[in-house]
Parts: sequence; structure tokens; C-alpha cells
Amino acid sequence: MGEAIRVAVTGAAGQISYGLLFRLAAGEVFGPDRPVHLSLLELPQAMGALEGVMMELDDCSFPTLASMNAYDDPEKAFDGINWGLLVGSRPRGPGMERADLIKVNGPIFVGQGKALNRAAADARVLVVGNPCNTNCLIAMRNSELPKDRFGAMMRLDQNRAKIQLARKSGAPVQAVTNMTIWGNHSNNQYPDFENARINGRPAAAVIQDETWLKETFLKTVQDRGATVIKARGASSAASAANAAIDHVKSFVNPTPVGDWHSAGVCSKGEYGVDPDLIFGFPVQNDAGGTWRVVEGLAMSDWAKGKFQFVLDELRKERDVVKDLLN
Ligand code: NAX
Repeated sequence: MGEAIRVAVTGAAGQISYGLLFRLAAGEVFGPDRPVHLSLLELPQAMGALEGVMMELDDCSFPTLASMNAYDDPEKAFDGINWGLLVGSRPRGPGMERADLIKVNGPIFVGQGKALNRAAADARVLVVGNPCNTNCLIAMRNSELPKDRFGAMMRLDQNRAKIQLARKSGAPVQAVTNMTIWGNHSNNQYPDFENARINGRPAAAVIQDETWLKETFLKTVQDRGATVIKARGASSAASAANAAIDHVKSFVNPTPVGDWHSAGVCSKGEYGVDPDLIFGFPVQNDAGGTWRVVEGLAMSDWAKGKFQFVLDELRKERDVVKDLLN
């Protein structure tokens, strides 16, 4: 076995982590020959619950789980890590507006951004805790890690969009490629069916139902999180954990030729997005671990309207947290 990869997971006693930690520890992300060290961060009041999760991890006897530690201090939890999966944050309470959530969670990501300076030189970060794009922006702007190491999770939205197109067309989900979720992980995201493909053909040419694409598909994907909460009485946890696994895998492996994946990454001005915003873009990754935004995708005027709307939403979120940005 090779040298252990050190992975920090925050909110480690939460629901998403319960779906995530076992798959990480089982070697699903970094392979059967790469031991994983888990550095688990929680709030002091959740340390007891975390202890229970760690007992269960022990009881799986995973050969790839080299070791694990629990912390309530991000400086310690992020020491020497190669990946930081920032899942923990405060959930939205009853009557709470999005702006309130941004304000209560923002400070967490100031502290965690600074603590990420203790990470290994090659460290990468995925922010899952909501509002994930803006939390990621805060962490990035408070950290000295290079900006291209930060990502926010759009992958659950990508996976949700793909299965809807697959179901509608009757194609298997793996036949759906080139799925972009532009913008924000919010219900104003724009899932781009115009550039998506099914068996290599434009999705719209296969589905041939513009009303369904522009209305049903769009709303289903945008509102999926709320629909799951309503049905399950709890938010998407297993599918979010699965998406986090997919996100990390997509950044450590080369992207299949001709395809791309969606991630919230730091804009360098692509498609007119303000530099530094963490915006959902189509991304391709090479074998060396370098990624780039796929440029030059066409959009109809209708799509440009959706794009502009979500871009404005992210600008407003940035304004709410401007005091937290270094
Ligand atoms: P839970 O409430 O089950 O777990 C969150 C955990 O984070 C708790 O155990 C809490 O003690 C811990 N925590 C809170 N503040 C912390 C801090 N400062 N440091 C360390 N730990 C801290 O929520 P869960 O269902 O696991 O969801 C976690 C986050 O993911 C939420 O913000 C949620 O909104 C977000 N989601 C993001 C998704 C995405 O696609 N980006 C989809 C699913 C999910 O909604």
C-alpha cells in the first residue's frame, strides 16, 4: 500500500457524513491501494455522536482505513491534509431567509479558510455546507491556498439533471453526458439541457419536447432538494454524500474524452462571470490533476436569461458577506 492520503471531513457526525465516511474509508475514492487517514471535525457538543460513528468505522475493518482522529478545532483537523471536505454548517431553520443563513454560516468558513493554511501544499477543498458557493468563496478568500484548489458542490444537481433526462428519453443514465449546472447550488441554478447530450446527440433533439425541457425539467432539478425534504422529512443526505464522492473522483481522475463535469470553481472571468465568484461551470480535468473551464459553449437568449439571473444571485450573496472577504 502507498502513503496514506489525509482527508478532513467537517460535520463528521452529521447525516451527509454518515453516507460519506464509510465510502471514503472503504477506498472507493482513492483506490484500494491508497490508505486513507480521516481527520474528523465536529462541534464540541457532537463529539459523543462522532465517537459512535468512529466505532462503526472501526467495526467495518476496512483495510484502507489507516487511522482516524476526532477534533473540535479546525487548526488541528486540517493539519497536513490533502483533501478537506467541508460538509458541516448550520442548517436553515424555520423562517430563516437565505441571507440569514449566509450570515450565520459565513464566519465558520472564515475560521476554516484560515485553518486550511495548515494543510499540505497540494491540498484541495470541497465545500458542501450551504450556501456552498458563497461559503467556498469565503474560505478561499481567507486562505493562502491557491484559488484553483477550491470547489463547491454542484454535482448533486448534475446527477439529478442527468437522471431526469435519462428517464424522459428512455436512455440509460450513462448515455447522458455534457451536463452543466451553471451558477449556484440554489433553486435558481440553470441546468443546461441545450448543451447536454444523450448518446452523443443534443438532448433537445432526442427529447423533442421544448415545454418539458424548459418547464418540467428545469423546475424538477431546481426544486429537487425541497421535494426530497417534503417526502422524506429530512434533507438529501445519501445522494449528497454520493455526489461528494463523485466530485472528488472527477478532480483526481482525467475526465472522459469529450465529456465534462459540473463544479463550482473560482471564475477567471469565463462567460463574463466576475473573477473570484465560485460559479458552477463545465469543468474538464487532465491526468495530472489540472482542471479548466470548458469555454465557448453556445446559449440561446432564453438560456442567457437564466444564466444572468443566477449570476446576479451569486453577486448578491457575495455582497451579503463582503465584510468576511479578505
Ligand atoms: P446535519 O445537520 O445532519 O450535519 C451537520 C453537522 O455539521 C452537524 O453534526 C453539526 O454539529 C456539524 N457542524 C456545524 N457547524 C460546524 C462547524 N463549525 N464545524 C464542524 N462541524 C460543524 O446536516 P447534513 O444533512 O449533513 O448537511 C450538511 C450541509 O450540507 C448542510 O449545510 C446542508 O444544507 C448541505 N447540503 C449541501 C448540498 C449540496 O449539494 N451542496 C446538498 C445536501 C445538503 O443540503
